[in-house]
Amino acid sequence: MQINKLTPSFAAEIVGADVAALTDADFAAIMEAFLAYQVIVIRGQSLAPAEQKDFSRRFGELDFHISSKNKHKDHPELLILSNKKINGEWVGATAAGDEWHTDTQYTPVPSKCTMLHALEVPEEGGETAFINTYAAFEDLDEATRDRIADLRSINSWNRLKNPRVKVPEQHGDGKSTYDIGHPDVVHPIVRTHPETGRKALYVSPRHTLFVDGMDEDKSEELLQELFAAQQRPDHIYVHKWRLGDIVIWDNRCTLHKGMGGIKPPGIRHLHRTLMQGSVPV
Ligand SMILES: O=C(O)CCC(=O)C(=O)O
Repeated sequence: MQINKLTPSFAAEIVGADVAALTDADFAAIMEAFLAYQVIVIRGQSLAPAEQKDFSRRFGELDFHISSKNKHKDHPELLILSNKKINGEWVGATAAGDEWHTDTQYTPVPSKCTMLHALEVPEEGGETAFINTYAAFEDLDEATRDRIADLRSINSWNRLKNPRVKVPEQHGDGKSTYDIGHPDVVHPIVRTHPETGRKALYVSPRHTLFVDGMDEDKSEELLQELFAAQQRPDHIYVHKWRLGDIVIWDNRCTLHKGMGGIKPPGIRHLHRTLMQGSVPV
């Protein structure tokens, strides 16, 4: 197994692994890379849904996706991300993560990590981009770090409450998918990673609505400043999918988004699992 860094600050690819037949020592090396690099890309795998679930469980118990839509019919813990249509029906979520976000930030106990496995990939487009939110925090000036140290934010599943984002076309007016009464949650803006002890900037344009207790305009001004700090080009890795890739990212210290732009007739078909995390502190 070989580990190659993909950017100077984070993300690494692992080649020469067979995740369906890993020794404990191999898994320990993968786990170490996951904690060190935040996003890991394991090349050349071909996992059936049950095998993906088994591998996912080595990282933690599986989480279910909030929406009842786009789940694998025999394996509801697997979400399907796909631009494929069969008999005129979408077979998966077409634009699930089209805005910068970290997964399940809208729940009291957000997911630890997410795994995507590429079963079909387009020639052009469909990349997934990642932000290193440790670096985003560490690169803030000291005054800003002090200012946000004890602030908290309100985070929501409901796109209809967030003027920064649109409802994907697949979900019509969005009411049945997003306006489902899921309660908003409060989380610290600076989060300490429970395993590495490092601090990360834990806000996202998709889920973070407001800074708790702050006037609306001031809140948006501060959030825009923090989003810009996150989106600095040197904090970003853009993943071009290859067939058989497994990408696992740490939701506690990264943001991500799907870049879209798949050039027809390209098909992108991915299986997604989520692993349970802990209450952000
Ligand atoms: O489709 C993508 O590239 C991103 C998917 C995503 O945001 C997610 O799985 O949480």
